Amino acid sequence: MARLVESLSNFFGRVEILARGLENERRAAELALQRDRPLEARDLARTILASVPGSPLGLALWADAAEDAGLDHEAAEALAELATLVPWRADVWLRLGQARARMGDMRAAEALERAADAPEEREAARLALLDLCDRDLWAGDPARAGRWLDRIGTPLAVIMASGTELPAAPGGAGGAARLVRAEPSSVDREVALRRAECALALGDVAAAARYAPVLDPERIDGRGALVLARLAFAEGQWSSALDLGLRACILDAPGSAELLTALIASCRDVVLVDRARRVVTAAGLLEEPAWAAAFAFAEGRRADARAALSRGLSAGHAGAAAALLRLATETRDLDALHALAARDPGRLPEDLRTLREGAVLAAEGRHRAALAKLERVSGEAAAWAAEIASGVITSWVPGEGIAAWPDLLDELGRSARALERLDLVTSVEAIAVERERPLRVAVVGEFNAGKSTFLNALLGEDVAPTGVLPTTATLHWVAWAPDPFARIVVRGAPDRVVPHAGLKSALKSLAADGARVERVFIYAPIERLKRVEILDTPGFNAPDPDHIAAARQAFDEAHVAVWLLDASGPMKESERRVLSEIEGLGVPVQILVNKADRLSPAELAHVLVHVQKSLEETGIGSYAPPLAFSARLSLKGKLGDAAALEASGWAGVEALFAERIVDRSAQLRERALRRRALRIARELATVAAARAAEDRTKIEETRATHEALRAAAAKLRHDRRTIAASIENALEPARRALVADLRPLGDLTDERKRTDPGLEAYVEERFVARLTDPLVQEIARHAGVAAPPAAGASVRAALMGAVAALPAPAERVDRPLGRVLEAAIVAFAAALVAAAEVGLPAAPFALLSQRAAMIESALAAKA
Ligand SMILES: Nc1nc2c(ncn2[C@@H]2O[C@H](COP(=O)(O)OP(=O)(O)OP(=O)(O)O)[C@@H](O)[C@H]2O)c(=O)[nH]1
Ligand SMILES: [Mg+2]
Repeated sequence: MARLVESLSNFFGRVEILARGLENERRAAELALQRDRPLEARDLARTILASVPGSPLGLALWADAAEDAGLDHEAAEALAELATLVPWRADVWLRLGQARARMGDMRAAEALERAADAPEEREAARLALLDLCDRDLWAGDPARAGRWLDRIGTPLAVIMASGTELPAAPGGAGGAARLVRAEPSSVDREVALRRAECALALGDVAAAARYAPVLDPERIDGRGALVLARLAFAEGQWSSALDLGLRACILDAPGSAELLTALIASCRDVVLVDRARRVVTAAGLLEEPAWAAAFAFAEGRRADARAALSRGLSAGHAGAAAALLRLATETRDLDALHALAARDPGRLPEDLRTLREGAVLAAEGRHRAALAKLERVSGEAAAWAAEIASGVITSWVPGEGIAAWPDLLDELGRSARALERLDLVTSVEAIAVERERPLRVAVVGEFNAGKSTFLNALLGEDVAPTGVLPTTATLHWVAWAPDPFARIVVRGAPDRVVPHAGLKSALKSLAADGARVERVFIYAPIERLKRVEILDTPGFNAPDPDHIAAARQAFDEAHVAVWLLDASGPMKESERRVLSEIEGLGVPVQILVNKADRLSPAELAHVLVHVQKSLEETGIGSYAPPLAFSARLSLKGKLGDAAALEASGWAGVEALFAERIVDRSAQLRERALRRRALRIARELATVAAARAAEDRTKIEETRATHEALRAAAAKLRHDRRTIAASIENALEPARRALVADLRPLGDLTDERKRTDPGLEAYVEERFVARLTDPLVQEIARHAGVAAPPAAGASVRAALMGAVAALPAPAERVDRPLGRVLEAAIVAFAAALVAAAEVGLPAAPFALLSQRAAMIESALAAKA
């Protein structure tokens, strides 16, 4: 830019200088400036100013000299004084703004704004606008930055490139066509560059791309190269992004190193990475942490990348924190997050800070506190938080051993309560109780298989009734008690308590009386019953459907089942069917072949082979290999017949019971508990997913409504003039009513009309009262939406404001209301926007559904 002294000296203040005999000093000072001796010029300028204080020429010389000498404070002082003398000069304000900007003076923007507003020197005003734009861009306010550019105007070449319709050029269509063919000017390029930067900063790649053609790659500087590199990166054009990025970097464009390291770190093209490495190596930058990390990362050496960045962070390298943060989030690298938190905690966004705290708690084993933290993480980090939460929950269900039941049940209970499923809350509580109870073995099979005889053998006592016809009608529950007795639960009558010996006759007489026995408890002081309880069940093929229902119920109650086959006809079709069905429930089933005494040893061996084969065919597994025995002989033996006991095969059954069931009761119980918990989790997950879907629909609907409101508001604003014109007619009845309201005022003198405050208030009140409602209705009709609740108040306020500014009362009604109506339309639009700002409905079930699914999959994997 030209020196100030040159542009001012022609017409300003020469006379005083001549008059004071300072012309020689002036000339010497200009010469010194030309010869690049600014300090000499500065001394001369101050000599002049000492004689002619406030001389514009002296100040201009001083400012030029101070600028050349790099004395920004002095330059600013001189320019500030000069600006007060020639406030219309854009160039003075511009230089003041720039000097202040170099000093970091907050008042730089103020001076630049004056330059942008000053009438002289369009060029200086334009430069000031560009500077103002840059300031906002650096401050991270791209929206405001773009507003400065609006004042420079849209470059024609950009309009051409974007295909936007051309504004009518002065001089008609021919003029426009001529202008379109013009080469983009340097102003066009400066503006386009910043437009692209604004768009990129706002995340609008498509808009940025529209300005790219104006940024001729042959002519761009580092900043332009960086913009094009960013654009190429955003569009996935790695190769050109890299070339442009390297060029920007070599030209020292601020931000280029950050872009390049990000680019390299995410680039999976070995050739490109190698090309970048050669350039970076040549520049001697390879050892710098950000670069070292980027290359390490590109090669999958994540730990090295992290280490390099941590080093950079400690050494205070700019960009290391940002790169570490990117590494942490993109690869879900907790260690990177920890490194960042240790050195630069301020860089962690709120969500990542919470996530890290949750992860730390999880690592410390404080699982529930961890989950509570993790569920607060929203936004982009939410998926990562969910992953950590899922890890915590998975750890609750180990492959071997006992699950973390208190945690699991707490979580399931919370979900069940949140979903208001009290039945499931009860089921969860039942699991907690279940954990403390003995193992339950159900003895199952078809009727007449010998189940009750087997139970009696186990008890060593002939307690339960047996017989060839379907005998056992309800569940018989055998449990420990210090004294032997039986309790018969009868529907609609008090329980009957009888000694063991009296059970058969008591059941017989109850049956004869037609009483409904619901359940029978047989208590015995047998030590083993403290750990394992036995359920005797009705036959699965009994003709009475109640019997079958009771038999099925046993599978809900039992941890393990023993299926008795009759050796004389084992694995009938009906048996296979039920066994397959049971297999699906997941309850382990032990197959025993009873009534072995009915067969010869050869026949028995044959039967066992048949059973084994049949099991394999149907895909049914026996918990331990099937065993043959005789329940009848076992009972006989237990009652004192040693030979019968010997022949019964009871010893094998006894050993199986002790080793495979009693000793493994913890594992068997665990399996059963997991199955039950899985059922609950599945149901919760289904219910929660359905509720979450409802939430989503609600949110989508609200979002669509908001969108429609915003669109309607934008349309109202845009078309406000034409809408106002058409409303004008529709308001005719209201206006007539208003005219009638104001008629009594007709005879009053103008003086009175002007000065009577009561009169003013009356007119305003009537104006607003008559117009508000019809206006709201009309605007809503034009907008095509229902008037939001706040619209009435907004329009009323706008009318109040507008009517106060109108001339004499009568004229408020006589003249077209155009402006007033426009104000009301804008107020209505604002009410629409406000209605669209109301927050979206909460989505509490999304998280719940996610959690339930995590528990479900953890349990399903190990059930
Ligand atoms: N030969 C022989 N008969 C047996 C054996 N075990 C049971 N029985 C007889 O088979 C018949 C049925 O026995 P239960 O114990 O009542 O059979 P269950 O499976 O309880 O029958 P329901 O209660 O009707 O389902 C009875 O007559 C028993 O005496 C055995 O090992 N050998
Ligand atoms: Mg029975």
